[in-house]
Amino acid sequence: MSTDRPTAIVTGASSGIGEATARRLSAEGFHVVLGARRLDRLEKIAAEIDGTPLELDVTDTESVAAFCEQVQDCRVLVNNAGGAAGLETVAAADEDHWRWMWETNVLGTLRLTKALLPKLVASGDGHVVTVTSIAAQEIYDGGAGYTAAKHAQSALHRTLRGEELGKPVRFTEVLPGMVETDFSLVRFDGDAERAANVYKGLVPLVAEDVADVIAFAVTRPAHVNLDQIVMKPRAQASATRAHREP
Ligand code: 8X3
Repeated sequence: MSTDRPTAIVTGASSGIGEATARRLSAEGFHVVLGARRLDRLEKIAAEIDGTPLELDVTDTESVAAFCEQVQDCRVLVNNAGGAAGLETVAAADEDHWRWMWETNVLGTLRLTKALLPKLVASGDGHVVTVTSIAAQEIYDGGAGYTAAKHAQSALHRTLRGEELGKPVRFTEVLPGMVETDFSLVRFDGDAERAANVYKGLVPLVAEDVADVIAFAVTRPAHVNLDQIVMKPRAQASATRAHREP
């Protein structure tokens, strides 16, 4: 996997924001290493962008170790893998949903970042981009499992900004609101009608909008750190307030 291009690693790269980011960073001149569980999808995308597909389950310590061993260098890490499961109230909380959200969003980000920090620093201009959510700043009914995980993921990411201060590594948190990907389909366990209702009557962000912002952040000069970028559709004011056309 030796190449002259700087390496960008994108987790959750088989679809949605991860796929769009992989494509965009490749267009910006990066050699992109795409990680996700669905290797067949990764292989197809990687072939199109001259990237490297590697199987990765961020919830599995051994999978993360095997993934990171195959990566020789790393200039950019995009912690994108994650997601929501369910929309139950706390009174009706599903512990398996909570565990999955904690494992993917929080511990997944921890595992990848911890393993790759030495390589990021060694690159001389490392950059960790973590895709959290407006759910890292807000709470809403039924969302506690997800908002708690996203708050924790954000806290982990922002802590690194101080702990690594003085080293050549930047930290950018991107906090999207509504982005139409398979996020809601996964959250509602494949219920397409329920997922479609989330974006009904408004123009949501698309994965490419988020990829655009990530590309902007990582292509600034090395002394410029964009700490937090909150982005929402124009029609969305908060996690609980959106304007919908009938
Ligand atoms: C997705 C945004 O509002 O559904 O991360 O939590 S929200």
